[in-house]
Amino acid sequence: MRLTRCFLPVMKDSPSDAQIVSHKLMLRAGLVRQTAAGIYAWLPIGLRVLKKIEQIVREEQDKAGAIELLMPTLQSADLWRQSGRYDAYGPEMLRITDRHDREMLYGPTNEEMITAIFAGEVKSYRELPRTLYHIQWKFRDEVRPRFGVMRGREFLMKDAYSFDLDEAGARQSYYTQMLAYLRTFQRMGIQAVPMKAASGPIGGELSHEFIVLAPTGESEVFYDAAFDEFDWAQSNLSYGDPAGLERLFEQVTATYSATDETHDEARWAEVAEDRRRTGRGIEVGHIFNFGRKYSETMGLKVSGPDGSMVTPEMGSYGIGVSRLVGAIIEASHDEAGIVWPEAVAPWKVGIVTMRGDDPASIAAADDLYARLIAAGVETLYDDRDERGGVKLGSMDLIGLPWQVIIGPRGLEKGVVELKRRATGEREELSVDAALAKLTA
Ligand code: P5A
Repeated sequence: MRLTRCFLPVMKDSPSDAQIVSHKLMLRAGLVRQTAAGIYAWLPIGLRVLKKIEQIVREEQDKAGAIELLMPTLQSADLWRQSGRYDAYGPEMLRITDRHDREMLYGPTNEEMITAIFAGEVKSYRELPRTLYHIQWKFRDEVRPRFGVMRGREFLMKDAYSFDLDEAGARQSYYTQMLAYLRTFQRMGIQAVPMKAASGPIGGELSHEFIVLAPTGESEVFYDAAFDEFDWAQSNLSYGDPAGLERLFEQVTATYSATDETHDEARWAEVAEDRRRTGRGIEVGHIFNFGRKYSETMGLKVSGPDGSMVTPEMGSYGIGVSRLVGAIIEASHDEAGIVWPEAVAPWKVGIVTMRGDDPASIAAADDLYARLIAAGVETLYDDRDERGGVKLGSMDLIGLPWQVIIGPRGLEKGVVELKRRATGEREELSVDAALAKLTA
């Protein structure tokens, strides 16, 4: 993408209406713009990141055997009356009336809808277990929307729902999603620690939150350093191995981690002092096992192996896809701007010409840009006629993993400069060598 053809409104000064660093940086780097309280438009660069995150979530859900569908944002109030949550949900639910005076709502979550859809189609235990998910916008009329996309009113969520014949099966589905979450966040280049949680309005006994550490997080967290060392991606654990999944769950629950809500001083004291980690955290995911709460109230029944009717066991599993954009920035930035982990970066490489009026620099940059694009490397080319310093500042702010800086002095020696955003390391090398490194 050539910057002169993109829509990338970069702001020099910090906006006064943003309190936390990720919100400031998302506004300054042109990721989002607020259109109403807690509601945001995603500008091109923000949308690229959102889509990357969404795609990682999707791929990891697919690997874990979950199946994607898409349910609507608008729901009928009657669905929610069946579960009893229409009145219970309170003022957080945005209620709408259509032209025929039918009561509708903008979905804050989809337990009722998926259960109704499933109940309409699935009649036999042979069609279980199943985990279905979608990635769809939600609306919660939060009292105090704040911190930008971190606590919006409209936000993008991945929500999955599992249906099992019995409790043992439901626990397996829960463990499967737990592992999928650990792998999902690790792939995004962030550390998200699972913590035992209260289940709130979703219901159920068994529930975990996944917390990313950041100083601006809403809850205080305590955990064993072992969580910093686990490698979930490499573990030879497979989703088809029930005993292995159970061991994973036991390992996770035996390793101390808690938010201020569930913190237990006695168990904390058992963690070796040099292994105790504390801080603040942002909830990026939350999983629930709530048994038959919705299947019972919504009339979901299947015929069991012995012919009797069985009410399936369910769970639901959420990831805050749009919140993750803010959470990743909270966890990965410096004074100059965002430092994107490569897996979610809007582009991998940024090209900057130090002198936008130097024909040799422009020719070299055009050539490198064309070759990177031909090699399939996502590249943003700052071809504006601006001072080099301004362009370098924008590039640092936007936070692409690699920068190629091209100037007349280097070109005389036959070199360009390659800078790694995360470390600030720079090296001079030929255009061919830079290209080889970026396409490796
Ligand atoms: C699980 C999936 C649920 O709604 N039902 C379907 C369950 N869980 S949850 O914890 O309430 O939400 C799941 C994740 O969504 C993100 N989230 C938000 N993101 C931005 N702004 C908000 N106002 C907001 N509320 C929830 C969180 O990441 C949460 O873990």
